[in-house]
Amino acid sequence: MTLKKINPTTTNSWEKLNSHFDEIKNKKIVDLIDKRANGNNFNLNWKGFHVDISKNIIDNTTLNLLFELAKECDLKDAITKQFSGNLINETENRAVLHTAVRAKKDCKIEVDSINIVPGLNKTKTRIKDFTNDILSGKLRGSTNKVFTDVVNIGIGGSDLGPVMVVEALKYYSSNLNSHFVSNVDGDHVLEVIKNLNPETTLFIVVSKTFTTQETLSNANTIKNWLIKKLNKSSVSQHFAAVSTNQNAIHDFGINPDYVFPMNDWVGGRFSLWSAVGLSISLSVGYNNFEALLDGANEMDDHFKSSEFDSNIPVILGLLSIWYNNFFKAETEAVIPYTQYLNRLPAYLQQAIMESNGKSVDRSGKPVCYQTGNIIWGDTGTNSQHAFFQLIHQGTKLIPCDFIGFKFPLHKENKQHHKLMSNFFAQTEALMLGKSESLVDKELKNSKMTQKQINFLKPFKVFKGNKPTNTILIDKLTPKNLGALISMYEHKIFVQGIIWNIFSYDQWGVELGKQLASKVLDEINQNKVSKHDRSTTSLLKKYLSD
Ligand code: G6Q
Repeated sequence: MTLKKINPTTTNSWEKLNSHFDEIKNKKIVDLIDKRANGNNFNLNWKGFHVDISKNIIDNTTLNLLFELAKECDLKDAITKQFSGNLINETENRAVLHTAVRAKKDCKIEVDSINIVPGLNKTKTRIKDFTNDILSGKLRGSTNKVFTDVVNIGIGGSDLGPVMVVEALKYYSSNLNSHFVSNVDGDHVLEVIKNLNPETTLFIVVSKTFTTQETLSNANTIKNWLIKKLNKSSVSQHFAAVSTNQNAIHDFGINPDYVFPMNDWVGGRFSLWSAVGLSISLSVGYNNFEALLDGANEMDDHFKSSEFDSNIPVILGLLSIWYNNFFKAETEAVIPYTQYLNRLPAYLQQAIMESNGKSVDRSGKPVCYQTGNIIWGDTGTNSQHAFFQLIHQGTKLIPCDFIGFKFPLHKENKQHHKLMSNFFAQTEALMLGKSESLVDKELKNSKMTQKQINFLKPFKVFKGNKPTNTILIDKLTPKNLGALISMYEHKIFVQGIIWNIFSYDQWGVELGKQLASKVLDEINQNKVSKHDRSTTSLLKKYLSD
């Protein structure tokens, strides 16, 4: 069964939200907080997560209308269909089951009437054994040396998830050094391998299709380097692969014992939980990898079974729609207050923008409303010293997610309160701003003349009323990280359902894969064929001596 096709703008709740928006849009968040009566929960507590949504331009009516919208778009039905393996990725005729990969070992999930869980369990056992054998030194390189380094060769979904998690869980890392090669830029791959010892390095080629130009080019460059440094037969002991395309792997010369399967019902950008996460398992050990999966699975259960008014991904997804479609906010920032999550914004850019960057609805008609938000961000406090200026005093409304942790990881960390005081102070300042009277008072306490004060005042006023969500998590553990990523995955799903789009295809990315190969042929043959005048002249310039 496929997803229903409901245009959200034709629902009663959308119309009511429009009128409600006119009533609430100029209200002060701080007043809304003060007036808030009992009713909807503006603080959501779930396991190690405390999510405070009170610093938003919302009241009980807003939330109730957003829940009504979710009901009218039949979000519940969509959730059931996703988790039970219906073909909700209609344009590719596939189920969407990254949730199955992290499901409990004894559950039953069917695709084409076959329970897929036993097969997934088998792959997990293989990941576990391979990880343990590499880390213990049982599996070694071709010269019998223990592996010290692992290089993940992949791009997009076969890179961004693993690299983000490996970085995020660095505190838990094993004795292997992890590296990532993604870009087809030859300088990237050569830079990564230049100081590596071929005898002690394991390479994992991760490609769902095993046809991606970037990944295959990098894999071949490294294979040739390895053969030159060691010999041809060493390839079978230094390369592993993760893919759905078993034939192509065989042709590359990878040892069948080092090959891990993927399934077409796990989308690339949602695949870090599968064998694509092999580099994560090697980097932090299998137990930590499994804890990551468990955390994601617990968030899946929360998303599946909680009522909308206590459902974290549902509420975050609906709030994002509130700002995107009613306030017309174009972007959202994600600001993690931990250096470990420095790759999270880039990871979410792909997950969110590739999924919901669509302008045709599920009936194939152009949408008449805004979809996919633009996602950006960086770690706090670094970003405070950079782009926060625009969030505080620019002309654009930028709702932000602040992600922070109650406890640091290192026991001897004496700076955590400093970090977290910035975390709390920023959301408060974004909400409160700084009034003209306060600025005036401050300036009067200085030795400035009235003329100087009058000049400076407008520049020092902060309008405030900038919405934020505060996601306060106990500690950056593998389990909590799994839950956090899963939370964002479900937020994406909620938004895609309401916007009546297909979140799990990516025709825009496919286009890029086709275009470059045609141009490459022309470059290789030094023969520019028919293009627009701009491209023709650029290619000629590139090919000129
Ligand atoms: C993800 C996208 C895309 C994909 C890469 C790599 O959802 O489809 O980012 O992951 O293009 O594709 P392969 O894994 O097939 O090499």
